[in-house]
Amino acid sequence: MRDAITSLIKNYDVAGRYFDRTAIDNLKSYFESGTARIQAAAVVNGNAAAIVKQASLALFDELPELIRPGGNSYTTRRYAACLRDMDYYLRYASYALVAGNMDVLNERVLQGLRETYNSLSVPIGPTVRGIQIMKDIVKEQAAAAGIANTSFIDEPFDHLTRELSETDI
Ligand SMILES: CCC1=C(C)/C(=C/C2=NC(=C\c3[nH]c(/C=C4\NC(=O)[C@H](C)[C@H]4CC)c(C)c3CCC(=O)O)/C(CCC(=O)O)=C2C)NC1=O
Repeated sequence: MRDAITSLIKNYDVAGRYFDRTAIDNLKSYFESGTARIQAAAVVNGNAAAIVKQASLALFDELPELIRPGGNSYTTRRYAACLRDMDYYLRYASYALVAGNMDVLNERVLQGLRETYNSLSVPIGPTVRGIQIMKDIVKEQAAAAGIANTSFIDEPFDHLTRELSETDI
């Protein structure tokens, strides 16, 4: 599992090169955004249960067929599994925010996920929608907590969305 710094070091080490201007600029921007990243993680972990609940209610409001007979989140067991999955996405997104790198998502969340979802008929489109709703809620709460520029919060949620949506070749 890598973060912004270890991945940069790895790239330069492989090439046997000292950090150049680009590397230094990358490091600077990572450290400059550090406080905001930690604040955003604090917003998430202080409100995780409420964020998942609010996002799932919004999702089922938009797509009520998910919780009707025949829907993938129908029955308490599957409803709970859906909320648990949303909680996974939120928790791992908070790790990726702090790491400044998406490697943790690839390694711990995305590997084999689409295959699992396909085999259980878990619909990808609505899952992606749930992830995007959580992104919007986290950004709102981060802004309310005083984080001036919340655009960096998009990255892990958009990464999950992009990788989940990608079709097989
Ligand atoms: C930390 C990494 C990790 C992830 C991401 C993960 C996901 C994951 N979600 C699963 C199931 C599931 N996932 C969902 C999710 C949904 N259904 C919907 O209609 C909604 C669109 C959506 C919620 C937003 C549901 C309902 C199931 C149960 C499906 C079934 O058993 O029929 C399963 C199958 C095994 C199980 O039920 O536990 C896995 C492995 N597990 C992991 O260890």
